[in-house]
Amino acid sequence: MKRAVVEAPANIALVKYWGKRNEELNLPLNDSLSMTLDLTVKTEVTLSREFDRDEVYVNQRRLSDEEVKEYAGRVMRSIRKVAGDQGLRAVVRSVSTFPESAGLASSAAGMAALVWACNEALGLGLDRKEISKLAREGSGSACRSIFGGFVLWKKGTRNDGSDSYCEELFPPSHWDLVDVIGLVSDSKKKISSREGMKRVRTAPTLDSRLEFVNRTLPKMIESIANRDESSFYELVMRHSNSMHSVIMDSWPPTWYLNDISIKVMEIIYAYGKAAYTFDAGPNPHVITSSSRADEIENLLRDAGARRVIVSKISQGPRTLEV
Ligand code: 2P0
Repeated sequence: MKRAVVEAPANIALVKYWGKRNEELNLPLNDSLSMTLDLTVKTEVTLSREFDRDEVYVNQRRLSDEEVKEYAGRVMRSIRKVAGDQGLRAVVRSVSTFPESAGLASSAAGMAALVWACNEALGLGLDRKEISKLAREGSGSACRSIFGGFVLWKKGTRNDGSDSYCEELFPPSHWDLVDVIGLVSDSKKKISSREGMKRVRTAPTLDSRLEFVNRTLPKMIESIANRDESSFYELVMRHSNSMHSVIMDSWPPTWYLNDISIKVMEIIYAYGKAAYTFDAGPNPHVITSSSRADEIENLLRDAGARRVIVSKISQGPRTLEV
């Protein structure tokens, strides 16, 4: 019996992943860039040839066999292949410190933790680059949670995914930014990212978004390198708008923002020294310098947020027990 307990972080995309060139391997249409957060998932993995099936508990709830297959099937297949042991089965217990599936990338943290824990428990000795490829197969955005600070996920061009992985561009200490997250809804997202990313293929404006991402990603990296607040905030907001535009342009009709989200967009743009960004949900993430976190928290509460979470930029996964 092999066991490991690890903690892995969520991340917030500043340049968004939305659309796949390969659905099996989660190969994206474009490069993306994120900040690693200090919102974590703690996961215990036990592996043995004695277990008769993979079992997964998320926040004490046991997933059905269908859900296990959907959530962990692909990753466990890859782990068994790397470990050279087709008989291995896993019991996975995962606890998150923030609401599930409300656009807070809890699936990314969970998947990053699962892969990191398997690597540790089985002593596979994979480096972060290889771990990020395995995490990507489980859930695209999870590959960015394998690194800390500012992380680039290179889309790659090969069909087998061997060049689609992440790297750390700048460490957490590079810039004293925070993500001030307003919880405006705890409800499960209505359209999964997987489904939304299929639908985006129907958006007539998708090509112009991809051109925008390719043209502005180097500027985003430069603005981070120079800690250039005004250029950085503008680019972060425009990248959020760009993703939500192609989402609105998808068919059947798809959207994730609500009226509070739209109000926050106005308020934060007017505030000036911060940027809003939204994932596949209505909760605003406001990126700003740590000295302005309290002011932003008040603005979000005034706009209707029921709870506010402030996250610093954090490190990648940590091993707690092997
Ligand atoms: C991102 N999102 O870049 C984008 C922005 C949400 C909005 O990646 O199908 O759970 O497992 O690869 O990674 C959420 O989608 O999708 C996501 P799959 P994933 O963070």
